[in-house]
Amino acid sequence: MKRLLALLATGASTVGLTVLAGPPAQAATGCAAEYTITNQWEGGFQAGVKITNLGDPVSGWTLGFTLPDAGQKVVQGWNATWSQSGSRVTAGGADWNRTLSTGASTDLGFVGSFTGSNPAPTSFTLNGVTCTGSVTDPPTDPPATGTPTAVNGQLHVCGVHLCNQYDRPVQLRGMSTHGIQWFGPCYNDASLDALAQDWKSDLLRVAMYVQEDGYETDPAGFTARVNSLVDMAEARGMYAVIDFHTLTPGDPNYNLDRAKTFFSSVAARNAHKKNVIYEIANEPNGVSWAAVKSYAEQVIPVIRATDPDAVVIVGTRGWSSLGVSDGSNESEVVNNPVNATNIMYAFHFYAASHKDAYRAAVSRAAAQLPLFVSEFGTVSATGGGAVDRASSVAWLDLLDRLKIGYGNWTYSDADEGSAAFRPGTCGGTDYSSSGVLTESGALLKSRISTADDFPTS
Ligand code: IDC
Repeated sequence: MKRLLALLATGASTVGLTVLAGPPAQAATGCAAEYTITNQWEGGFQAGVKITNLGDPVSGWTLGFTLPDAGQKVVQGWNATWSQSGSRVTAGGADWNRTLSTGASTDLGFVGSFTGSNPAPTSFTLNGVTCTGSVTDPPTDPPATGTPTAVNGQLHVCGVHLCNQYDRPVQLRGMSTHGIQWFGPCYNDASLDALAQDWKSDLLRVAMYVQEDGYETDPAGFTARVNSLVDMAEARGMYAVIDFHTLTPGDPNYNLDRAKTFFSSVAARNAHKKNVIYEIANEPNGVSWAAVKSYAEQVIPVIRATDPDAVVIVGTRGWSSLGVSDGSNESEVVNNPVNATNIMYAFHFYAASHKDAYRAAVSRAAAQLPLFVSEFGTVSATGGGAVDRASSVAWLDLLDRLKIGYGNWTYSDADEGSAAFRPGTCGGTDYSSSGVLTESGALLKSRISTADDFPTS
């Protein structure tokens, strides 16, 4: 890992600052820019830029830097609006990170391409003020040994199972966020540390609603938030399921264009990570399997174009019940599967609502289809009501026996029985003790935190 640290703090210049607190004539300016190549491959790379405002507060900024080699290009960036003119790159702050108080930092990044060499950028500026400094090579971050992603590496589908880098079946056990448009504060460094270390969760499912004040209202902002949660999961050795959380309307084709835009962006940006699984439609409902299949066959190629080896989860009819909630069953999928490889089919259940008939369908289907329980609740299908402990335990035992991975709804403090935390507790620092866990949270933590038995040969 190469890192370039550029620092400048001065007390006089006002050049180029768009908005300053305090008297403009005397405003202090200064910036640090820390550049990190996080990944590099034949002809391409991914880089992060951390900018720190060392001057007076700004409520708008533009970062500039120069790519020294003529072949270096920014392909796609995030957390800012990126452009390139010749060798000069600029990135303008997004709505949600454009304000930087004194000492505040923000992280940006981009995927780039290069033809010759790939030297670090030079001439960093923030609002036109140069950030100059020394080039340093700090120690490489230690690999997170023993974590789910370190042990299992890039996943793939083998037969009806999810398999790890040793081509052996694995069961991933973890938690789903609630809608990130509502429960953003629940997903922070402390809560994700707890999820990885105390809960020993293998995955974080990132539920990005499309409607209900979700993605459709701010595509760039939600894409950036998803990417940032992918990074936070990656840093802790967890897999991240990127859930395009369609719910109402139930026909995923309503969101086909949005799905293509979203997945082409997140797939390009995350292609070189090993921890990403794509879930292309949460719960199709009121729609035929043929329509869902048609949607999947248009969205999957968009992902494969830039991220050819990632596992994709396809939602199924009847709120991802393999059609059972619509009076059908798994045979409609078995007889007419999605024309793609390396895919799994979603099965969702809510333990107080969905019992023996649904378990029977999963038991049958598991012999023929790769299944992933990307969402389930211990309560009723409303997301509320009491925990049905007997049914939840029967389900979890079945999934363990069949080695089917799962994500529980929800790692949040929503005021409903399915939430793992008591209302209002996400604002604290405790995400693990009985003081904050609900009955559902305590049950799931006890199930998820038992030792994994990931094969290593
Ligand atoms: C529920 C939430 C609830 C929210 C509602 C509508 O728990 O707070 O008001 O969505 O957005 C699903 C869906 C999931 C539902 C959940 C519980 O995937 O979005 O969350 N559920 O109803 N399928 C079956 C149940």
